[in-house]
Amino acid sequence: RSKQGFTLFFTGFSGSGKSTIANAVMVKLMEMGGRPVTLLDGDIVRKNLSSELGFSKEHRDLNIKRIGYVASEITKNGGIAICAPIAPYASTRRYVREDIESFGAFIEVHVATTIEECERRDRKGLYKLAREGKIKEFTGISDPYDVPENPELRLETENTEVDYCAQQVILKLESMGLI
Ligand code: GGZ
Repeated sequence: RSKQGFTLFFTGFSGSGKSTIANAVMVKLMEMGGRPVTLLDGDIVRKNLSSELGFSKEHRDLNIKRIGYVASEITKNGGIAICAPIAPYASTRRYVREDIESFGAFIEVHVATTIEECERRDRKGLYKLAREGKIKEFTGISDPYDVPENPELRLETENTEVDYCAQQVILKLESMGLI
């Protein structure tokens, strides 16, 4: 019997490493073969599915619900969906979890890079702009982030290689009997 579908849902600040880790996990899962893997990355989704949306609570919630809907369809069909949005609101993450758990597994991965570290790295210069008030409602600076209380996995990224983080995700999936 083939294994059930599942959704890997990464959450964390901008610049926390969600996309990088999600990509590394995707590569590993694809190498294992078997099931199709679909990556729904935050900025790709925003360009395509959610191009009209901004960053108010209403718009973020709508964005996450769209991602959740696509992931639920993939999970229902036995596939693997990897999502990597900020998803700052616990209630919205819970909504998506409940939707997806009716079809398969939902694995929440908190990429727990601190806001101080994200701001220190500031790879895209967005934190500087947020501090200057040039980007409003910026998560962690001028907008909230609900820290996940009970994620299936929490990744401490400081002093940790991307590949090691990705390997922890793979081990978690194995221990859950999903791969
Ligand atoms: C947070 C913002 C904002 C504001 C633009 N707040 O590092 P990035 O650039 O590529 O990832 C961030 C991305 C966040 O989109 P998400 O769809 O993941 O957010 S949510 O889950 O809350 O819907 C960042 C950029 O968009 N960005 N303005 N105000 N991030």
